[in-house]
Amino acid sequence: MRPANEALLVIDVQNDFCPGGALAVADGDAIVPGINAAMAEFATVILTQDWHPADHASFASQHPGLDPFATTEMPYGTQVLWPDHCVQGTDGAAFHPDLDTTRADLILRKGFNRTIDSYSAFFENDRTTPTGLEGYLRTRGLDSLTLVGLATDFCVNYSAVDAARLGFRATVRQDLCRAIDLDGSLAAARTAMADAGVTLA
Ligand code: VGL
Ligand code: ZN
Repeated sequence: MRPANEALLVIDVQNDFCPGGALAVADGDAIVPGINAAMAEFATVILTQDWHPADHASFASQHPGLDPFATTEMPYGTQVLWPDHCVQGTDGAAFHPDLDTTRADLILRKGFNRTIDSYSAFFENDRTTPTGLEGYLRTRGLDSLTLVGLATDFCVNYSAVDAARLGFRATVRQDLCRAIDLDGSLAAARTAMADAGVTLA
């Protein structure tokens, strides 16, 4: 067991990001057994769950004339438009059935504000609206995070970069992540994480 200041942060291991899902990440389900095994090393396990209203502004369906994976300008910056995914209460938003959720101390939902997407577990995509995770970690004395999950280049990347910026020690287990890889986004994410001081393991 690792020291008590360390937590495992499992990002968005949900049906819609796995093969057959609405925003499937290639091989997204292949990491589930390894994540379950990693949980045994950590006294604290935290899961995040992408959790959007059906009319979420990040959905291409809300932007007539624009297709999934196009980008548009939002008040907070450029936003990729996604297929409808992880709609609150749907099977697609549920955790992968093989993910062991029993060890989770906290399940943090994000992306529930209709007008702002939230890739990061710490801040929404305006980079300022907090999710509350920082306070949760600090008040519990958790200052070192190991991140795993989906997708490497979006939610894992944004969460890891924010963690490092906030002063947490952040390590990404790349073997326990899978990427969407849109137009070189995986390479860009690796650079962003390394530049922020994230350890890529
Ligand atoms: C994610 C795109 C949209 C992710 C979530 O979990 O990486 N990506 N919503
Ligand atoms: Zn989403």
